[in-house]
Amino acid sequence: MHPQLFLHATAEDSTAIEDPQETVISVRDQNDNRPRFTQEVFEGSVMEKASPETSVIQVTATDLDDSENTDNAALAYSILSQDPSLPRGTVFAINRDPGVIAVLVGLLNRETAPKYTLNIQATDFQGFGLSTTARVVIMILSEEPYMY
Ligand SMILES: [Ca+2]
Ligand SMILES: [Ca+2]
Repeated sequence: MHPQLFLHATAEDSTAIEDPQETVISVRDQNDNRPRFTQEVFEGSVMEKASPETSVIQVTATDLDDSENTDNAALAYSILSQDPSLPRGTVFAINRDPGVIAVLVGLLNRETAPKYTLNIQATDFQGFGLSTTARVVIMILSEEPYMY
């Protein structure tokens, strides 16, 4: 967890020979670490009757860059694609941060789509930097096994 540091030494006002030179050393983190998901494939499940905003699974990516003083490790999560695109192309939503995937619309139907595969992405620099992707497999569960 030790990010590589690049040192830039700057001598200010180097023409003023009589005065002592003030040397400013600034330590600046470079965005040289791509985010990494903690798993290649995340697996979750949700009841087909789940109402909108029901949480399904939380995905996590890490980034070794400086998260305190820069946005080099400030991750934004997004869904790139959903398969199948039934009954519409966006059935799930993901929080920009911290990566909680939730039901967007209550249109899940196990008979037509028992399983969804999402391609998700984590991008540093608040969504404008380096990216990485992972897959999320979501099983749609029926209530029937629990009914007597
Ligand atoms: Ca760095
Ligand atoms: Ca980074």
